[in-house]
Amino acid sequence: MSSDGYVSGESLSEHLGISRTAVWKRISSLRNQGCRIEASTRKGYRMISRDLRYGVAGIQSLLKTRVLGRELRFFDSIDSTNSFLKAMAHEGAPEGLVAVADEQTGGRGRLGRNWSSSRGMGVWMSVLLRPRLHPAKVQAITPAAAVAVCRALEPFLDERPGIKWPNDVLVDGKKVCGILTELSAESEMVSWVVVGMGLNVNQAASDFQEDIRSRASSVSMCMKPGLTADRCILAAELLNRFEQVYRSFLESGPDPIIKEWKEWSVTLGKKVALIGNGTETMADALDIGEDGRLIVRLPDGSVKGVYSGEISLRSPDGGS
Ligand code: BT5
Repeated sequence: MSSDGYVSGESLSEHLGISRTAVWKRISSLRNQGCRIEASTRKGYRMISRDLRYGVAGIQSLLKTRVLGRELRFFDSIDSTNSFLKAMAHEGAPEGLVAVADEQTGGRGRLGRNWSSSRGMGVWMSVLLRPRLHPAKVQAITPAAAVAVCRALEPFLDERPGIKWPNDVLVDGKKVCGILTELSAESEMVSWVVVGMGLNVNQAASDFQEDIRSRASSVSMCMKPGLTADRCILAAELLNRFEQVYRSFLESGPDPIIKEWKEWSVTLGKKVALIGNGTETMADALDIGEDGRLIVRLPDGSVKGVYSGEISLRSPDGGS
């Protein structure tokens, strides 16, 4: 194998004792089962992701949920699973509908930012919820999703994941997962919430664009030795954990989630830079409110709460 991971067709053919045509047929068959293998005429083949059967059946066979993902739409390629579910929500789709894509061509982050969602590289997934709650009460859903992501990832990783307010899941200071929550509400009642999760799984550092390379990581880059990253398992685990946390939120309110969120937090107790309206202010991150606000102490000693829609946050060690 060459240092960039390519193996020539010729050496595969020699090694397996089969013809070059038979090698090509096996590669095609693996691709049909969901394996991502790159082919280059000069260099040969390179395995990008080995998780077979990434699709509806593969994910659903691992679900322990009652509602989430019981109806699941899988796309080879789509602009954004969040946009798709928002459209479905308008058409009256039920709670629990999940959309998963192997690639997003217009993956979205918060505040109009992009989310890089290359083919074969991650779990790009959105969940439709219809909590019968006042709009002010659903703010805890993003923290709930972040807690679910941490619970789901912890058993696979060699480092404990952490939550950077409001919605980033980091491992070793680098972003592994981002969450985008969008909702629509009448005056007194939420009509739908779409929670999008973008989990980096198969990337090596060199697969990330240069502008995010130093700040991004993937599950396979921080996996416990001996384990392999499988997107079916990870997608199902995200849904299994998210349903647990979501149910607890509906039954017991936001307090237990906020308490657990604080245990995973890597923001509280740190100095942070609040960025908004073209200014940057250093502050001490003190606490998080049950509505998801970050409570900070400003240089003049005053204490206030900030919403994620108002500001971006930079930790002294970087990050968006
Ligand atoms: C987020 O936004 O972190 C929310 C990401 C949500 C993505 C999911 S995927 C399924 C669903 N469908 C969608 O269209 N979206 C959701 P934010 O906090 O604004 O972070 C965006 C910033 O993270 C970008 O400006 C980059 O700096 C960085 N970034 C982009 N792609 C990344 C990646 N794959 N890994 C790590 N960082 C990334």
